Amino acid sequence: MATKGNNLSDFDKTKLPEAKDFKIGLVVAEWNAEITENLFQGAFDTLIEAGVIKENIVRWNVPGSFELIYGCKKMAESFAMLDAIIAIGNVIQGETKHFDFVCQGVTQGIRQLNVEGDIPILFCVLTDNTKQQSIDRSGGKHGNKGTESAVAAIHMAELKKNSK
Ligand code: DLZ
Repeated sequence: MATKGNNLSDFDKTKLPEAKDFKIGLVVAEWNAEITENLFQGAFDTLIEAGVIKENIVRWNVPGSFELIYGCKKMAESFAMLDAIIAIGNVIQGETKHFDFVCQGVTQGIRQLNVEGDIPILFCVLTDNTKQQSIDRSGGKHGNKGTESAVAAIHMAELKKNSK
């Protein structure tokens, strides 16, 4: 069953900038892969639906969300022509403080890359208390945050294009 936020038709297409010339990177964490693959698919399908050419989409995998920082940094250095990069991950609360450290680390790391770098990096990292919450937000009853991130990436790519 289609749920709100799972595809581009749920957003106002008339407000989306022309995306056919945009080059978009996706860095995907393999930890909690069943969630991050759905986030990736939501983002990828939305980019294609918005007009981004398949050959202009590059994907890299990293082991866990903490590695998204280095992955995004290296992707930005390797492909300076990219208009936006989407960092995709999923951190689920466990019994230790690891959750807090990974969440804090990846949030601050991606923030720093945005401050210092020239390519906007979108934060598509689900940080949930339970796996069900993550399922609900990666193509379930609360939509797909991958889709939302792709829409945001197109807006940021347009902003980058129109700025110095
Ligand atoms: C170690 C770890 C744990 C416990 N939980 C998650 C998680 O829920 N989501 C995630 O993306 N990664 C997790 N990791 C792995 C870390 O992100 C990282 O890969 C390792 O600490 C190695 O640097």
